[in-house]
Formats: sequence, C-alpha cells, structure tokens
Amino acid sequence: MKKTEARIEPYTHPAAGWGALKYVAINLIKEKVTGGNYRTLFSQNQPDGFDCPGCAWPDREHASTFEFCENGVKAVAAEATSKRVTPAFFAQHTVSELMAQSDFELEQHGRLTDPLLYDALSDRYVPIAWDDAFALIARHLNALDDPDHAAFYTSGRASNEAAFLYQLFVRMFGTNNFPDCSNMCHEATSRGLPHTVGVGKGTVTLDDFEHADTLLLFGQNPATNHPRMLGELRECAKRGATIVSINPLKERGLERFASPQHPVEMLTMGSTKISSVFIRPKVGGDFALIKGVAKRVIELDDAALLTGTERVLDVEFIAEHTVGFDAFAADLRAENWASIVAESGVPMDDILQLADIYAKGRAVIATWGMGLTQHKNSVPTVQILSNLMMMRGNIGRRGAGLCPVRGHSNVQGDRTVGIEEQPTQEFLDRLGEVYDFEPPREHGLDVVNTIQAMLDGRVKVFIGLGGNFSIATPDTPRSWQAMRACDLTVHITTKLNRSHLVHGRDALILPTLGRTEIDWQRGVAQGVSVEDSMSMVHISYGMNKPASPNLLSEIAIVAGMAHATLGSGKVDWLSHANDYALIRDGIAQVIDGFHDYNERLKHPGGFHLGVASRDRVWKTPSGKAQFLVHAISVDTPIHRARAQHGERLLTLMTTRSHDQYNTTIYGLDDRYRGVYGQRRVLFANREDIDILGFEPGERVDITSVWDDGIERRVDGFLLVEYDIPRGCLGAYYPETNPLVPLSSIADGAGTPTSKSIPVLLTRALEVLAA
Ligand SMILES: Nc1nc2c(c(=O)[nH]1)N[C@H]1C(S)=C(S)[C@@H](COP(=O)(O)OP(=O)(O)OC[C@H]3O[C@@H](n4cnc5c(=O)[nH]c(N)nc54)[C@H](O)[C@@H]3O)O[C@H]1N2
Ligand SMILES: Nc1nc2c(c(=O)[nH]1)N[C@H]1C(S)=C(S)[C@@H](COP(=O)(O)OP(=O)(O)OC[C@H]3O[C@@H](n4cnc5c(=O)[nH]c(N)nc54)[C@H](O)[C@@H]3O)O[C@H]1N2
Ligand SMILES: [Mo]
Repeated sequence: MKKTEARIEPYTHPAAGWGALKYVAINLIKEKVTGGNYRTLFSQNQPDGFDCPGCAWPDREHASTFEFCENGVKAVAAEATSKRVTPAFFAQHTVSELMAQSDFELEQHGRLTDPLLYDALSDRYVPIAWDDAFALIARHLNALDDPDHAAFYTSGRASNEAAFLYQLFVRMFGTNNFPDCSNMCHEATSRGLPHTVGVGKGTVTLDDFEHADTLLLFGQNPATNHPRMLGELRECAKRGATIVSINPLKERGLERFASPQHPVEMLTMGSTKISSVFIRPKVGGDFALIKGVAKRVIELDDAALLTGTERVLDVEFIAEHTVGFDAFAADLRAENWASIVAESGVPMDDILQLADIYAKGRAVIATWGMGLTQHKNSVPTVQILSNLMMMRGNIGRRGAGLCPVRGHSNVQGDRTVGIEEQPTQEFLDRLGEVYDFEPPREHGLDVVNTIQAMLDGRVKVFIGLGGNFSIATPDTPRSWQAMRACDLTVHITTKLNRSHLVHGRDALILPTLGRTEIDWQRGVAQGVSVEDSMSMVHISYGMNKPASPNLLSEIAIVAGMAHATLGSGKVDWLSHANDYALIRDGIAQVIDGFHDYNERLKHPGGFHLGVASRDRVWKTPSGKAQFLVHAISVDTPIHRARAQHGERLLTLMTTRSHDQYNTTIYGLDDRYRGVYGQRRVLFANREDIDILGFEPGERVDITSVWDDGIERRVDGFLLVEYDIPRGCLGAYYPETNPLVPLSSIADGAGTPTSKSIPVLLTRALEVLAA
C-alpha cells in the first residue's frame, strides 16, 4: 500500500460503505493481484470455496451472496500477492540488514518460495532441501535430554487436520508444550467459562441473532476486526433490537454502518445506526461495571416482588439449572455502589440505564472481544458476565446467549482438536488408545511460560506452525533474548516476518501453502476443515495456483517432521499427508462431535459441533451452571502504581489499527480513528494531557511501571487528543509490546495483560536532545 502523508484527521462517514470499497480497490492494485486471482475473492466463504482467513466470524450457510468484507479482501490479497521472496532476495540481504526494516516493509516483500536455513558465517538465509530440513529438525529433537525441552507453537490459521496431526506428532514425541495464540487472546474465555457453564465456547449460532432483541457488545471493534459481524448487527438494528457498545472508546464502526451488501444503502450514501447506547468504562473497569449491573438486577427484582409485578430474575432457570445463586446474590447485596462506580469509571446513571436495558431484554446476546480478555481480572470478568446472563436465563434459549468473538479463523478449532497445553486425561486416554501409545500426562507450557523456560535454558527448540511469535508476545526484549537462546528455531510460514530474523543458533524458514491455494496431493485436490466462532465446522478448498512449486502444505510439513523424527512404525505419517480424509477419521475417533466427519463435511455449510451449554447440559462438577463469587480487586499493579505516582500514572491499552492483521502491517492508516500514514501515536484524554503539561501533537516516551527493576520503554509517540476516559491511553500493538512485562498476566489464564499496562509519560528524549 502506498504510504499516505502522516496526519490526524477525524473520520466523519459511516463505517464500511464507499470508504471500504475504495480501500479494497487500493489494496488489490497495491498487491498487483494477477488477473486470474480476482476470482478467489468471489469464492471466499462459498459452499465450495475456501474459508476466509480473515477472522472467525461465521457465514450464513456459506450462502449464495458473496459476503464482501474489507478485512477478508485484505487477507486474501496479502496471500495472493504476485511478489516473491526468493533465495536470490536473501543472497542480497543479510539478516542484520533486514532487521532494520519495519514490520510494514517486511510484509511488502511478498510470499516465501523455498525452504531456507540460516548460515551464520554469511548472516544470510540459504536454500536447503526439504528432506535435509526435516533431518535437521529430527537431529535436534532427538538430541534433547527431555522432550519437554522443545516447544511447539500454533497460530490460529492452521486447519483442524494440520493441528491434529501436529499435536499427535508432538505428543508421540513426548510433550504437551503447546503454546498458542489463544494464550494471548481468548484464554480467559476458554479457562473461565468451563467453571460457570461447563464449556469454554460460545452458546449462540447466527440464527440467534435473528431473534435477539438486545445485544451487549463488550470490548470489541467489529468494523475493523470482524466486519461481517456488522452486517448481522445491521439486521438486528433494522428490526429494532437495542444494541449497546461497552467500550472506553466510541468506536466509529459501532455508530453508523453502510452495508456493502446492500447497493441501495451504498448508492444513496445511506447508513444504518448500529449502537443506540454507548457505555464507557475506564480501561479494565468491566468487572466492576458488570457487578453493578447484576446488583441492580437484584434491586429491580426486589422491587418487582414488592409491587407484585413480573419477576426480573428467571427464578425457574435459576432453580432448575444453577447452583450458588444465594451466595452470589448475598455478595451483590453487600457490594457498595461507591466502589462499583469508582472501579468501573461509569457514572451511576449509566450503570442503571444498562441494567434497565438488560432487564427489559427478552432475548439478550452478550458478545465480547479483547477488551475483556487481556486484563489481570479477565477470568472473573468473563465469569461474572456469564453469571449476569444466567440471572435471566439468557443461556441456551433462542435469541440469547454467550458470544465470545474469536480472532484467527481457526483458533477455536485448533483447541478443539488438541492444541492445548492442559489436556484432559480423558482426551489423552482416547488419543493413546486410538494411536497405541502412552501420551505425556504432565501439563505443558503456554506462551508466557515458554518464553520464561527459554530464558532459563529449559526450552531449546522452538517450532512455530504459523504466526509471529517474537513480536506478538509481550516484553519484546525478553522474548527476543529467549528466541536467540534457542539451539533451533523453525517457522512454518507464508510470508517473511520478524520472527524469522530473531532466531536461534540454527534456524529454518519452511514456506507453506496458504488457504487460498490449491493443495494437490497425488493428483487429488485436498480440502481442509475449520471451526468458526460459533462451532460450525466446514470444508475449505483453495482456488489459486500455489505461490511457488517448492511449497509444501502444512500437513505435509508436519508429516515430514514426524516421519524424520519418529519414523513411521506406529503412524504412517506420509500416507496421512497424501489423503487428509485419513486424518479426519482419526479426529472422529478421538474427539466427540466429529462422528462421520468426512461425510458430514459434504453438507453445504458443514455441521454444528454441538456445545453442551447451548442445550442446557452443564458439564460442571455439580452438573449445574455455577454462580461464582468474586470481589472487585482494589490492589492490582495498577492500583499500586497509582498510589505511588498519583494522577501521572495512566493505564495503557494496546489495540489494532484498521490496516493491520495482528503483526502483519498492511498499511499505516487507521481511518475510522482518523490516523493516517503513521502508527506511533498515543491516544490521550485532553485533561490528562493538560495536567501532565504536554500539548497535543508533542512526542512522548512511554515507560511502564513494574516491580522487577527492569526498564521498559518505547520512544517518540505522537500525543493525540482523543475521546478516551480520563486516566486511560490507547496505542497500537505490536509497537507497544516492549511495555508489557512478561510476568503481568491474567490470573487463571496466563494471558499477557496487553490492555492494562501501568505507564508514565515523559517528553520525548529525541525532542529534549534537539
Ligand atoms: N482487520 C483485522 N481483523 C482482525 C485482527 C486484526 O488484527 N486485524 N485480529 C484478529 C484477532 S487474532 C482477534 S483476537 C480479533 C480482535 O478483535 P477485537 O476484540 O476487536 O480486538 P482489539 O482491536 O484489540 O480491541 C477491541 C476493543 O477493545 C476495547 N477495549 C480496550 N480496553 C477495554 C476495556 O478495558 N474494556 C472494554 N469494554 N473495552 C476495551 C478497545 O477500545 C477496542 O475497541 O480480531 C481478529 N480480526
Ligand atoms: N500488545 C498486544 N499483544 C497482542 C495482542 C494485543 O491485542 N496487544 N493480541 C494478541 C492476539 S489476540 C493474538 S491472536 C496474537 C497473534 O499472534 P500470532 O498468531 O503469532 O500472529 P499473527 O500476526 O497473526 O501471525 C502472522 C504470521 O502468520 C503467518 N501466516 C499467515 N497465514 C499463514 C498460513 O496460512 N499458514 C502458516 N503456517 N502461516 C501463516 C505469516 O507468516 C504472518 O507473518 O497476538 C497477541 N498479542
Ligand atoms: Mo487473537
């Protein structure tokens, strides 16, 4: 994408609409997508096309109308680019030279074409034959004293088949060390929900959106991150449903939306109002806010009892399906309003308004994203939200339910098929029986613990199935030190990224097919399957010619590593790579819900995997949904830092711009927030800017406040006056990852607290020096 001039210019149009189409066009031209590949855009999310690699939002039956979405088009264009990073490119550039390029520049070089080995003498990557690469991996793995000295990362684009084969290989090798991107993402959901409703997944499907009358959207920016969700919200708004956005920022895309699927709306420059109410907690204030809403629901129910009007609580649901309600209600009654207001940052009137909306709703859906999951108290927050929904029986009923909105297109599926560092004994038993081996029983390492183990010399080999580990992770200097301490780092990848440059003593880049590409095995085009955010499983077939004849599929790479490391005595790895149906047969035997997997994938749109809580079957120890009691925490690192530094201490949340996909930087604009041509910006409230004695437009350095004596700072951020609550700041990830301390994690989930970083600002050193 051409760089735009750096400027700040508030955006005044509806989200999507013409703006989106113009951007889409620019993108396609930028990527110089070759003629034939345009058709891929029209096969996206179609019954016989490929699953969009953009996000995990589901599609309507993989329906007849082409679901046009800017996010998907960018993801597809990025994969279908005609630019190539060949061995000749690496002959021209040393790794040190490439390190000086930005993530945006690295992304622009295009698709990797050949397997590569790092050569320390010349500081360059040089070509290596596939078999030699597999042999090198096997040599390193088999030389370890203990299989736990290796870690196997997964990013959420890997298909069910690739992920299942990968975890089988790794467990046969002997470890449960499966750090994955969910550890940094929706882990609070996956770890928190099982304790209340028994399953760590959402309970709704798209059909429920047709019947909901109230939608509560917590901590999400769908116009950028899940644009197809806006289409669904537009329908809800048109029907008259009440949509509330609960977010410190008033995200533009949640105000008005012009649907690209509806030409009339586009032609008339019309748009649909999405959210009618904006509730704006301070960053990290959701737990207290939801507790306040729940407390108010009890008060409203008390009043109803007195006046003899309809109860606000769903007493039947509570009696039949839940345990722990009395303790929960007693705790809510005892909670004081002053602390709810102070800790949520939401005025009392707004809390009452939200409670009223919730109490009036006959069918309520609660959705949530990273705004809830990347804080220290994220597990209690997800749990109290689930409890709030249980108070009125809003789970397992038409038009109502829990809707965590996942990120990567198959992040949910990867967990389902075994990418899990804390597997259940039941899963391991089944896996061991079906494949005739004794799986490792000890729990493995998540992302943060993997980095710590590398720093301590306990993990020496890192293998990454996709992703960009060294820059997506927190505490960048520590993460880099960790990667560089490894004996071997391996990346299975489509495009060049930072992690390839921050490498171990030996290092391999293994280029793979993207999801848009035809995957030929022995003359038969193979499909792979994925599970979306609403537990629908469907098949995906690539359409494009592979970016290079020397690419292997992820499955073939996993099979190659496994065959070289373990031999094919127990599992015939290579025949699994020749016919993916065999892998699906294995999944069907090991994991519930996948019976007749190959057959059921033939159904257009696939099948629903089944989620017990959706059917009001509670897989908890008591067999009931559980109300859980948690206090509002008033002694967090942020509270302690504020006690020390007073009003100068601010809470930073790190988020996505419109022109990035996680660590992949497509461009330098964030148009709905009015930012162009730059990324090092810091959104701040005007009063805070004034109190600190700065001016908007000045450059500042950001330092985190942590108790381990390590200085964590990033420099030269442009201060932008923004409509954000007092005491809060916003900036983009991954530039701000050096500020997130490795040990700052969500209790009970291990998620880096990338939306709750205590920081101080100082005038930029570069400015002071000038
Ligand atoms: N184009 C694009 N699409 C993507 C991605 C991408 O990078 N680019 N990433 C994918 C992935 S992996 C994921 S996980 C999803 C992420 O999608 P989202 O969950 O939307 O993630 P973010 O953009 O990080 O942050 C979301 C929102 O949280 C709000 N927020 C911050 N702190 C708080 C808080 O304390 N409380 C509340 N209530 N809100 C808060 C922010 O203002 C922001 O609007 O998107 C997926 N889709
Ligand atoms: N500060 C801060 N940090 C965060 C977050 C935040 O909000 N703030 N968000 C967190 C979240 S939600 C997530 S999910 C993680 C993301 O962490 P990751 O999943 O590790 O990162 P991505 O940027 O999605 O990975 C992009 C890379 O994947 C590779 N790739 C793309 N497509 C394919 C494919 O089909 N196959 C293979 N093998 N490789 C492919 C490309 O090389 C590309 O460079 O970051 C987390 N980090
Ligand atoms: Mo994510």
